[in-house]
Parts: sequence; C-alpha cells; structure tokens
Amino acid sequence: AAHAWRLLPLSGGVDYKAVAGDISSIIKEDPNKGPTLVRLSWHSSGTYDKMSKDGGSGGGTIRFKEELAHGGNAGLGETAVPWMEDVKTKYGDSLSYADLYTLAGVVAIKELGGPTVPWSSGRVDALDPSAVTPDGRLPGADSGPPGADPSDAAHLRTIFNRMGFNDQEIVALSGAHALGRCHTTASGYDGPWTPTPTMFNNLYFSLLDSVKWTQRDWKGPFQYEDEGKSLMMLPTDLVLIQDDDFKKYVSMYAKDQATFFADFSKAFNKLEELGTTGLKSTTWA
Ligand code: CCH
Repeated sequence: AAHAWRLLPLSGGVDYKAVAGDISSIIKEDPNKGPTLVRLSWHSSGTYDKMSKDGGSGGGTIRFKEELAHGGNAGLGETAVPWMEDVKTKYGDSLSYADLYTLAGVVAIKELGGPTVPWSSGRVDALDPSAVTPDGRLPGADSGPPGADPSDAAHLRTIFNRMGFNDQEIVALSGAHALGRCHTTASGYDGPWTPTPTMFNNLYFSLLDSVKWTQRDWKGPFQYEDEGKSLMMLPTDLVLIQDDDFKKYVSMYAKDQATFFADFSKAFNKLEELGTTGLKSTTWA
C-alpha cells in the first residue's frame, strides 16, 4: 500500500502514450487514414479568432453536426470523426475529444515519417454546440483563375492572420499537403498533391516550385494538374508561388527539409493550442 501511488496512471488519469499507440495502430492498418486525421486535427483548431478569442481546438466542437456541416469540413463526419470513436469509448470521460483529435494529428504526422510535434493535454470538451463558431473561418480553396477571390494571397492572409500566423507559418503549415488527397466525394476536388501521399516530406514544396501546373479540363471545380495528370494543386496552393513573399519560403523549404520539419513542428504545435487554456506539456511519443 505504501507504493500504491505507483499504480496510478500519469497525467490526470489518462496514459497518453497508450492513446497515441491506439491511434498509431489505426494508421498502421490503413496509412491513408493518417492524412485525414491530420485534416481533422487542423480543422478542429483552425476556427480560432485571436480578436474574439473564440474557436480553436479547446472545446472539441468539431464533433458536433453543426460544425461538421461547415463547407470546409466536408467528409470529416463520415471519416475521421467516426474513426476516433472506438478510442474515445475505450478511455471514456477521462479523455476529451479535443485532446484526442489534436493528438491524432501529431501521431499521424510522426507515423507517416514527419517530426515529433510537441503536444500538450488538458483540453476540456464543450458540452453543447453553442460554442461552435460561424461557418467561414477555414480557408476556401475556391475555384477560379489566379487572382480570383477568394483563392488569392489576401484570402490566405486574412484567414491565417486571424488565427495569429504570419507568412512563414502559413507556408510551413501548407506543407501538410504533402499528405493525402482531395476526394470528389468530400471537397469535390480530386487527386493527391504528391506521388507519396502517406509520407510526410517536403515534396509538396519541390513539386510546387518545379512542375508546370496547368488548368485541368474537367467538369469539377477549377484545379491544377501536372503534365502526367496524376498530381494536383488547388488554386490556394498555387498562390504560394504567385506571391513573392510566400514564394521565398516555398523555395527555402523545397531545398531544406530539416528547416521545414522544424518550422512545421513549431507552427503545428501553435495551431493545436489555439483557443486553449491550462494545458500541460505531455510526453506522448
Ligand atoms: Fe488542406 N485541404 N487546405 N491543409 N488538407 C484538403 C485536404 C487536406 C485547403 C484545402 C483542402 C491546410 C491548408 C489548406 C490537409 C492539411 C492541411 C482538401 C481536400 C482541401 C480542399 C479534402 C477532401 O476532399 O478530402 C486549403 C484551401 C488550405 C489553405 O490554406 C493546412 C494548413 C493543413 C495542415 C496543417 C491534409 C492532410 C489533407 C488531406 C486529407 C485526406 O483525407 O487525405
């Protein structure tokens, strides 16, 4: 009995290494789930507004149908959100959805070969959808030729400055499009950005910088394709090489994967902590 405390789980009742292990198993079984979990994690956080100080990952509100109905979240209610339910059930009330969704993103990034992004626990779920922010806070990839609103540099800056990110952080975060793909059943866009969509690397930047991107001729929304017609870019991706202040970071990350990993790690950690209070730095890997 003198040493009974040793049996207590760490960090307020949840063994986050075990939770991370359960998330890893889901990704190992189907690596294509990893990128979608990264998207869940980012969308759960990307609603933050630094002026009104609402939104962000803190309340885990992306689980509510009201938030999943937002245009930018198309597909997540049928994929990443239900994929996390068994993990949530296993740990019960001691694990918040808000912690689970943010942890899923950093676990997926590491599992797919990326950096170990620092992560903190302690988010407390909102109990009802009243904390869901209005639709329109996530970036729109909207179709249109260069310069068309809202697929322009000003749109990206408006959205990301509202969260508190500068040009360099916007470009670093965008490198997550090394992972995954667009689904016609979700956003309406189609295809992967890189030939290795389950590997976290700096290929998004080198492809953006070196490939000749042309408008795809198809019935779907305006998007770009490469000459081989196997890769894609969104109008908002191309903005990163059309705007000189963005482009200098694209060129830098295309040449230097280590700097990309370091900068991405800092920016993603910041993203996952927007709109939170009282977090505790947590060893998860
Ligand atoms: Fe993204 N993203 N994203 N994205 N995104 C899509 C998919 C992924 C935009 C639009 C889209 C970030 C920034 C932007 C991921 C991570 C990040 C899709 C396809 C669209 C559209 C969704 C579908 O059809 O399934 C736009 C616009 C921006 C503007 O900045 C940032 C920042 C991140 C993370 C840090 C990942 C990962 C995916 C792949 C998801 C999957 O299911 O494969």
